Amino acid sequence: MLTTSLTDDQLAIVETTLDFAQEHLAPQAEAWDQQKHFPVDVLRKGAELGLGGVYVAEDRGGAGLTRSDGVLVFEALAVGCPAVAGYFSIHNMVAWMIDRFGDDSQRARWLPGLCSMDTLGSYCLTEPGAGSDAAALRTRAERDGDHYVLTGVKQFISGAGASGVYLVMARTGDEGPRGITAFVVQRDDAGLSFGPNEKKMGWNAQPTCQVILDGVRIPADRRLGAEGDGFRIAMQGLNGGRLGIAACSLGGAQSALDRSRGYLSDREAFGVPLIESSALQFRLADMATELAAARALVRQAAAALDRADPQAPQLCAMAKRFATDTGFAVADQALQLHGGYGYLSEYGVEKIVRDLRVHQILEGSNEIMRLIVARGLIGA
Ligand code: FAD
Ligand code: 2MC
Repeated sequence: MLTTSLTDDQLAIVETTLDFAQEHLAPQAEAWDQQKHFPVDVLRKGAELGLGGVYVAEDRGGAGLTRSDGVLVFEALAVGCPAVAGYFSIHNMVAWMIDRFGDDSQRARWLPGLCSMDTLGSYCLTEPGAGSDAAALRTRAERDGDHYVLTGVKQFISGAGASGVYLVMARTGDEGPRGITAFVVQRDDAGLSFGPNEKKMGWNAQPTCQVILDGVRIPADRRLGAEGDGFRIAMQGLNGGRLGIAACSLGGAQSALDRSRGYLSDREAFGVPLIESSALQFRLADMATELAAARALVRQAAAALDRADPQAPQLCAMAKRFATDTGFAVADQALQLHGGYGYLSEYGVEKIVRDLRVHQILEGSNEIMRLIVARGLIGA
């Protein structure tokens, strides 16, 4: 993990988070993947270090970190396990949205539990018929006096079933993005249920399920922001979320690269350690260079988000596209450098490849990241 140009505080953040990842995530990552175990107790241990409210203001119980700090946190966590790091990132997107768009009473209600991770958070935008075209969502929220009644199905929801808080984007108005409103639904709300845990290629250390809203009646004070603001709120959450996922790709790929270096030093062929092959050394050099380029782009986008640069959404999309493509390619090459052993789960690299693959799809597919960048370029 490159630590050049970091402040002393940031170096301390990296060291603490990396220690946590190496002590509490890495040793179990393989078993959690195989057993499809969501390690909620370990998440709560992480919350003791501030990992439950990374971007939540300090006076509201969070760590009060910037996006520039946050990408260091998620990269370090992913060195231990990209799937668990990915969930930490999603939970923090939800906590940030409540802190940023909630009123004082909503913050007081949900942030303490989210920061301690006694309550986990899920982000519910995608539907069976609305993924990339998120503004086409059809879940409805009908106003009924002092309440709203929510009906619809959310698809692929990370943490579903385990989470206590569901940030649900639902339609209160006309078609399109301006008819969407954000709500907080709680697990014990009548009418809320979950589909079975999806069988997946990776990200097995966290559940992915449908969230089914069947006439869920919630008080109007569960609405986050004004009616019609939900899509903009959802998109602002995703700007930071995309950086979190990008950083998770960096951490996973860095771990795969480090494993390859160690493996090539130990493995002999043709009478010499493989690391002495300059062809393989050059491969490692390219992998390290590409990761460094991706890391630079992620940190540049994080700094843009911190200073509310109007181009931040495009920069976040560029960083997410480039870092997740690069991270996957680096991890895949690391697998190749392990020969047949790379294909065995015992060596841990094939799990990283499987975990990083989905980063090219979720939080906006990399085609959608190109669409966002292209719209910025042509002024659409
Ligand atoms: P589609 O939108 O149907 O796209 C299919 C293909 O067409 C993709 O390759 C896409 O890139 C491409 N495509 C679509 N439109 C265009 C276009 N205009 N131009 C070019 N190409 C295009 N969602 C949540 O809300 N919350 C979660 O917690 C969550 N967690 C997830 C966890 C996992 C493991 C997975 C797999 C998904 C998760 N998602 C979550 C959903 C994820 O965000 C969507 O899968 C993703 O946005 C893509 O939507 P889709 O699957 O409907 O694909
Ligand atoms: N940041 C801030 N505002 C944004 C924004 C962004 N990144 N993207 C859009 N907006 C605003 C935009 O400015 C506009 O505001 P206004 O109403 O003031 O004009 C409004 O949102 C509507 O935007 P568009 O007109 O661009 O909406 P459109 O329907 O054309 O689509 C698109 C936008 C394709 C970028 C969006 O649908 C998208 O991001 N799709 C991908 C969906 C996605 O990322 N899903 C992830 C689910 S979560 C997940 O996978 C997890 C693992 C948690």
